[in-house]
Amino acid sequence: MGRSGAAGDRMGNVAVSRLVVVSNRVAPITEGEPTTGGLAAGVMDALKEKGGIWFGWSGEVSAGAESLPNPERTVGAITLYTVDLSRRDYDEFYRGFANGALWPALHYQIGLSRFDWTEFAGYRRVNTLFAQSLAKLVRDDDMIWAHDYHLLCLAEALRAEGKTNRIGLFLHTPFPAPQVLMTVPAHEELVRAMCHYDLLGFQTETDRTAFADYIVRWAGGDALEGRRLRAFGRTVHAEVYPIGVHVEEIRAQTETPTNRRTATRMRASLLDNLILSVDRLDYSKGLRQRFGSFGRFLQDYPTWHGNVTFMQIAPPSRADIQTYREIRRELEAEAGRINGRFAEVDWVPLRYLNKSFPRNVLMPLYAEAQIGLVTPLRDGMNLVAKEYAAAQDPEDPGVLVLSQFAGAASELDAALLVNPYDEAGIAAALDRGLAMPREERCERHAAMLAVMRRNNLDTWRDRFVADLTERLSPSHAEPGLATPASTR
Ligand code: GDG
Repeated sequence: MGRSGAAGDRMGNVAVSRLVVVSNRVAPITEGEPTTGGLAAGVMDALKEKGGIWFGWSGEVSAGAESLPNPERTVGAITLYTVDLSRRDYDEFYRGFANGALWPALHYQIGLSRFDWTEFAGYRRVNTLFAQSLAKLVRDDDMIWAHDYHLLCLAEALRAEGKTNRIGLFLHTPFPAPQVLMTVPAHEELVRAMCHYDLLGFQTETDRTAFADYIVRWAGGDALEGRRLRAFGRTVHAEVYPIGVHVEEIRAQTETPTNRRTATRMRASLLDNLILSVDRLDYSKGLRQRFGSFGRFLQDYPTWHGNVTFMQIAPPSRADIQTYREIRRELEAEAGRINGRFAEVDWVPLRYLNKSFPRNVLMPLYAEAQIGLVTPLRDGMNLVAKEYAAAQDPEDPGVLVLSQFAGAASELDAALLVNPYDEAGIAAALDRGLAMPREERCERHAAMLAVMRRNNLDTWRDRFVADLTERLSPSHAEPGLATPASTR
């Protein structure tokens, strides 16, 4: 499906329906400037084509006691509606339940998950607040596409406002095995709320299966034909849509004249063998274990001493949450220990950059790196893995060393797959990757490129929008008579 193949074009009866995107944050967008990041780029393309609304938090915390809407803003065919959250809503919804309890549990880090019923009530309150504001904006035939773990209760709140629109949710994170989800005391409320969506999109079959497993084994529900599930008196279609990247654009971005100049300057300051990692500073990304693995590599494979640099780019993230401040301190200490132990007067093995860089620096860096080291403990997909592979020169590509627990591993199985908890295994993969003959590198890269071209960012968006377009909302259909699902 090409970029112009949005579903409304094919379905005469719904061609007029607008797309309403709802995400926790509305990305800061400016006319004529490219949007970075998978979610923003993907939904922006869809909104630009069909026109529509993007609704969400502005990123600002309001001074008053109430969360308040901002005046609407128009960028091309897109209307942006944002809300400033009150301090209480921010603390309970964003810092509290969403990022303090749910995010760690979704990533299997149950020891880091802190649950509080008051915060969960705050999470529901903000979902309701979003729904009440949206209810005033949406028309009956609009399609609503919500994103991510912040909005699991949005469809339920919209239904309570009497909305019968088609509503879909794409979950960017993993959906954990039921026994892990059930460590969150409000698990049943969450899954019940999710069943008010018409369409639930997951990154991988593993995530979808975990959700179906909860429905069938723990919610007394049923798996119906056509990828539908029935529980809590609702029928929901659950499908897999692995998010992708704009493959050709990424390769082109490594080669623009400005970026080439950047690359030349970087090359002058780097050694021949660059191992590169780029992650938000988040415990789910496995940075501590990765630093340990690099130390193990230096210890076990001394022939590489003086001849390899590991560069970790880690822009700060959610810095007002305690666990995120702790990981930052730990990594600084670990980087110091590794360099203290192995560095020479003319060689510093680890460069740890705790800040973000513009895309025109990142893309040529990806292209320069012999190894892309991507070892999250769990990850919904991991776009860095795909961007790294897309940025490589097909004639002389680098090697992707990828965690088996990243969603990307289900597609990029031609990478060197590793267990992120196995320091010796990662060290061995680094040694193997650095020494890998060109023929094998080319073969592995070609296999990854083929998968990524087949399933790029357009495919992800088009498939989701098409499936949501084809769903009949419960108010339009007899229970159990929803349109048969596609089985892609
Ligand atoms: C969530 C899920 C899922 C990173 N540092 C800089 C920078 N980045 C860009 C990368 C990439 C994006 O941020 C990160 O995406 P990831 O997928 O790796 O990770 P999350 O942020 O955790 O994303 C994840 C994703 O949603 C999409 O569904 O894959 O599993 O957790 O695009 O390039 N960009 C710039 N400077 C940086 O320093 N410009």
